[in-house]
Formats: sequence, structure tokens, C-alpha cells
Amino acid sequence: MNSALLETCLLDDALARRRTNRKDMTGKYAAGEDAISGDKVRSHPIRRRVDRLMSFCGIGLALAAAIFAQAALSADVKPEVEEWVQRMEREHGFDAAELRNMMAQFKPNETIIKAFNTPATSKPWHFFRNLYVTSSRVDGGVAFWEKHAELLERARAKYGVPEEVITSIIGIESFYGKRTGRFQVADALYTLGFEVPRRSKFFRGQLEHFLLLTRENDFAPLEIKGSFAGAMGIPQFIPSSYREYAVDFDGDGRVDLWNSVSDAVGSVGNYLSRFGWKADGQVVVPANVSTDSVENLESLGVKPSLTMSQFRSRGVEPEGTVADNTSGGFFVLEDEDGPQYWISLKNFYVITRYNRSKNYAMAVYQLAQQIAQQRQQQTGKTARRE
Ligand SMILES: [Ca+2]
Repeated sequence: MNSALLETCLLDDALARRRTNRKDMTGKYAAGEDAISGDKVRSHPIRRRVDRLMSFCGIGLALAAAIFAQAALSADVKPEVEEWVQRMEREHGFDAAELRNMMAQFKPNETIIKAFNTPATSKPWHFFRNLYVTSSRVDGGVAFWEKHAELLERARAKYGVPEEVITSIIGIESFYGKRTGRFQVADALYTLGFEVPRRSKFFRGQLEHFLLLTRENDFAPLEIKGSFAGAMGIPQFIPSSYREYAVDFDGDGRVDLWNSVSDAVGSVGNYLSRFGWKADGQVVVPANVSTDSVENLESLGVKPSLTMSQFRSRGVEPEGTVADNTSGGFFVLEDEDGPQYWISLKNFYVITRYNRSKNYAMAVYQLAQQIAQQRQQQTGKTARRE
């Protein structure tokens, strides 16, 4: 009996399918290697014994399961992983032995740790802009909008988020669905949850959401790919966001952020809407600053907290028309020529709920603007159809 069939007997169907396929898809485990123990299959005494049992007749299933469960219990598991596994069993009804088996296949990944420690968003604005607000991304955005115009219009009608903003986010997140990530999400979340102390609590929480997400949707956990931080699909949703904000926008009864552009577009619109996106609201305005206390202003953050009148009394003059009673936040971007001062309005803050970086939010805004401008120049179509 081959190991795939054995696993099918011992684990639930979905889990077995995932493990079997994974070996084929990723090549992560060499042929003949036991995915659970790392031993060669032929030298694995439990496997040999179980193989004999199983080949004898089918009624050895229960015994084989017991033997296999015992093997899983003795697997080398870190104490914090064990604690986490037990909590998953207690709080969500996962089978601890099955979970240990699966987690034994999650691999720490050095590349992920390196990427996590040097995120692009920590670079100065001009670096980030040159990386993301590019002519190829503008071209790609115009093409994406043309191809999905009706869909984007439907999303704007429902969620109030303009076509260019949804397009821009998808452009920055995955280059319009072309780059949805090459890491195993399970490996990424395991690595950042249990191998890197910084934000480990957050990533353990995401791993929890990930396993719930895969259970709820009958996804194969070991087949799912994403970014080094576990963001998935065309809009790069982390697992908690996928569970909370992703929507079935093509009405096929499933939420598929990898293969359905409709679901991706609707989900981005829903996400921003749920965080308070204001239809036809402003995003950001440049500011002239005639005060030395820029640091104090910066400590306000991008969340709106002062009205334009209050900004003026502090020596900050918004450029452009913003109503006096509108609230804004304040931030500084590092450009090649020096600092740029900005007042963030509600919609800028909402974009930072997608990614906390002010560089990210500004890139989304500027790319969106350029996409809308170029589309208008090329096609004569304006951003709005009203
Ligand atoms: Ca769908």
C-alpha cells in the first residue's frame, strides 16, 4: 500500500488530499521521504507495521489510526507550538494529533525571515514610489480597468470606492493578479509566528485564522501560496481579512481571491467601505508648514484629528480646497529634495487600514491618480460616468 492511501485512511479526506498533492506540487519532500517524520519511508518501523496491517485487510483501520496517533504524539514539537495546538483543539475543535501531523510539515524559511526584516515600506518615500508608481504599473492599471470596467463600476456603485483606487490597490498588491506570492502560506505564518519573536503573537493569530479559513472553505492548507507574510490572492488579504472582509462578488457561492477577479475587486471595495471609505471624499492634500514643531504635528499620525481651522492655527495651511470643518491627520514623506508635508483626510486613513505604511497609502493614491489620468488621455473616458 502506498503512503498516500494510508494517509487517506488515517486522516480526513481533505487533509490527506492536501498532503498527497503537496508532495507532487512542491517537491518539498523527496520521493520516499515520510512527510511527517522526515525519515525514509522504508526505514520507518511504524509505517512498515501499518503497511503490513493495511495490506492484510481493511479492518485494521482503527488500530492503524491508534498507532499513527501515538507516533504523532511523540513528534518533536516546540512547547509553544504544543500549547498553540492544544488551544486550537480546545477553542476550535481541531484534532490535536492531526494538527501536530500537519504542523510537522510547516517549515521555517530563512528567505521569509529576511524579507520580513527588510520590508520595502520601511524605505523612504522616493524609493517606494520608484518601485510602485511606475509607467508599467500605470499601463497595467489602464488595461485592467478597460478589461473589467463593468465589474469595477458595479463595485463603485455598491461600495462607493472609485475604480482607480480598487485598480491601484490590486496593481500594487499583486501587479493585477500576476504576482500573488510564491511562499507556502502555512510556512510563512509558522515561521513568523514561531521562529521570529517580533509580532509572533500577530502571526500565530493569523495562522489560527488561516486554519479556520481553510477548514471553512475546504481549502488545502499545504497547497496555498501567498506572500512572505501570508497575504493571499489578487488583493493579498491576510487570513483574518479573508475571513472577515472577502466577498463572493461573482455569485458562484464561493469566495475565491486567487481565481476570481470579481471576488477580488468586490472584496477590496468591501474592505475599504467597512473601514469607512467616503464616496467622493478626498484622500490627501499637500500642506505648507510655517512652524518649527513639525515633530509635534507628525505625532498626530494619519488618523484625522484636527480640523482645517485647527491646522491653520498651528501654522499648517492646506493647499487646495478643503472645508474648514473637515478633519485631517498629518504626515511627512521623505523625497529626494527633502521633506514633503501632507494632510491626510479620512480616505487616506482608510487606505492605511489595508497597510499601515504612509508610503503604501500614498503610492496607492498616486498610482490611482495616474491610472485615471492616463485612461482619460488614451480613451477620452473620465473616471466617473455620472
Ligand atoms: Ca465567487
